[in-house]
Amino acid sequence: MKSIGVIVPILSHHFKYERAIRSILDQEQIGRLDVQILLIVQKKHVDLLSIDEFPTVKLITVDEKLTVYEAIRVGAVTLDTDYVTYLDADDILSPRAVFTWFRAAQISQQPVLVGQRRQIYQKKSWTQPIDHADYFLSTNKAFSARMHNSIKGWCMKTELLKNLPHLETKWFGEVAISFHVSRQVSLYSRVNYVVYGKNDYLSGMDQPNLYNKRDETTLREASSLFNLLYIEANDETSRKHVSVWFESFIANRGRKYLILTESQQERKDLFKLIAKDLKRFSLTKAYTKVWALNNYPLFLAYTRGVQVKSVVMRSVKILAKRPKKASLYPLFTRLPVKKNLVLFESFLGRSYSDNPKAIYQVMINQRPDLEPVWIFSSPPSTEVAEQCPNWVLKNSVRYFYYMARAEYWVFNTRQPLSLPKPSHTTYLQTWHGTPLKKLGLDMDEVHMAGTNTVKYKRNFYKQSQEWDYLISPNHYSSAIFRSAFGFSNQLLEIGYPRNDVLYNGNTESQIQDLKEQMNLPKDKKIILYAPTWRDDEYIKKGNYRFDLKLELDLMQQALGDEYIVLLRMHYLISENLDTKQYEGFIFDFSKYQDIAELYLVSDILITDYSSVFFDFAHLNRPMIFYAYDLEKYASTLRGFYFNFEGIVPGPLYTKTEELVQYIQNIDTLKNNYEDRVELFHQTFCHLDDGGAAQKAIDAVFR
Ligand code: C2G
Repeated sequence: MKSIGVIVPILSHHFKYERAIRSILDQEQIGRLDVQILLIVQKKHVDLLSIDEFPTVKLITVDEKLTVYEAIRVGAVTLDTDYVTYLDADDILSPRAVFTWFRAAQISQQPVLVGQRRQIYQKKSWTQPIDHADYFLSTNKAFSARMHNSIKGWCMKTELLKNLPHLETKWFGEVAISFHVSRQVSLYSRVNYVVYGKNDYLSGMDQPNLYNKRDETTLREASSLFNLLYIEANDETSRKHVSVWFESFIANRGRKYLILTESQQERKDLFKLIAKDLKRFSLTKAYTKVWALNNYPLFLAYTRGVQVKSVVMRSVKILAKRPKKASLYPLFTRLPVKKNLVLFESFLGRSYSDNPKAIYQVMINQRPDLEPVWIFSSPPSTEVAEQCPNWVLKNSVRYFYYMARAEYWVFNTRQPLSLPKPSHTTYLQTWHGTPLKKLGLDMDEVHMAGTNTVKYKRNFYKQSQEWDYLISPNHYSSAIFRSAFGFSNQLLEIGYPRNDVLYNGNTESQIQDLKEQMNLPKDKKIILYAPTWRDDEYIKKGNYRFDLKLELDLMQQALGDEYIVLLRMHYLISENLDTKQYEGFIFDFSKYQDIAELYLVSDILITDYSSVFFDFAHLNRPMIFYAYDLEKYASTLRGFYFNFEGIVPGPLYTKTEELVQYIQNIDTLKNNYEDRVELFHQTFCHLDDGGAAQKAIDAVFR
């Protein structure tokens, strides 16, 4: 490789393109490398940009509204560099991107070099070490569909883009480019290095891009581009390429648009429109019907040419495998509704806690007409049974009977897929936390045990469609819940019932009583460590491990005189921690019913990416974020809705010594976070005042 051209299309005058340009001009070793920058702008926007600031940047203007596809097509014809890459005007290149591509080209001699991309706010990770071993060649073109959706991070021989056909596509330009490029080459070089920084989620919100925009036009665009490329593809691999993309688009994005359409009729019309575009499959009415019924497995089966008969047979087999007790459920649902029966379940029946408990406690005092029954996954302790005298064991015959006949369900996690809600039941889903980690349909990839991305989203969507009411703890969560759950029923933006106790139970005497019940020493201050779970650290489905990364010896030595530590693992962690040697300093409260009471007795919270910090914040007590695996968690495992480092109301540490030092000086150091705490409160804690359970009851129970 001798030279690289970077094509930067400016699609509208809003973009702060200067940052993108600077990221190219500031490339490491830029003086030794031949790099040309080409800005492509629509004529009417030119005057709004101050291009003069960048004298070495080449500019071309076009008359019509610019699309990514057109910009790359025109850019590749204009540039005389031997490789080209493309940079969105609101993204950046990582500091060593160009150097990396040069080296990768030198080593691999391949025409397409595919680097990795990250969210911009994770730029710390860009200083990876780099050596020859970091480049490797893929031996075929079998990329995942995800790779094909985007060419961000790709550096390609310019000649591959010289003969791009003119294409009427507003969105999905990158798909079309990757399609054309991959048809001309047999190998790619995959570069194990982050070269591309994508703009983060929140800033994308006020400039809705394709994926934030969910309307019929986008869907139609996708299906007609699919059609176009499919017809053009004259070999199996290319057809597969474009089909894989389209299928994954429908699975990941398309369904989201569809579920936001108002009525069944509207949805049907939309399906018909799209089905018309998909002529090639000689789609019959039945096909349209499958879509309209929202039957995703059948839809996939059809597009893949599987015989309907075999799909039906498969369903029969699955049905036959169902446990016997569960098969009573459909029969029970035919019985009439049991008026006033309210079923409560928290965290899959594992505890008496959270929003369902808070609602239950207000309800039993106020509504003697309602008959509450709790669902527990194992028989409750005597204390819990005293508070919840009516309970059923999950998966018992009585459980299926109550599930089928209840007038109300009040749950904080999803109900089993095999138990669809009866039509006579009103379902209040309370959910269990303000989202930081991406959720449900918003997740890019799912790494949990016993599922995969498509299956997870499909099931999630099916389940969330049954929720009649959904509680939202704050305005921020409302927008995310609508998108992540595809939820279009009634959202109750009322704050969290589970936080009522943080307002009504936060007095010195109540706290002392709690400490007594918990057998905690009263002469020590309390640190609560409550981390979340890791999707990829599982034992089996629903059971996870936890690798405790706190150096307890060090903590005991430095803090033991003044503090004790409560360890609280997430309810999905089934491993028991061995803390015997720290008796009197470490207390394991992982099995304790309700974390809200642990918040009340604690002076300091240490957590990570768990939603616990949104709740603890109501107490105005200091928090520390022990985020030793932030990069992996945020980029590979989950992805976040906002810039974690920039927003959390406390320091971020990766080593126990740092935590200890901070805690030793906490009275003064916590003042550094006052501004952040205030902003955090305004954004996430603005609704709670101790009366959320009441509001939920008034809204749901007639
Ligand atoms: N929790 C707990 N102990 C922990 C962690 C969590 O009791 N060590 C409880 C808290 O009530 C917390 C809830 O479980 O709010 C959800 O836990 P998260 O760690 O946030 O993780 P997850 O279950 O994946 O839910 O919208 C929220 C998301 O769904 C996250």
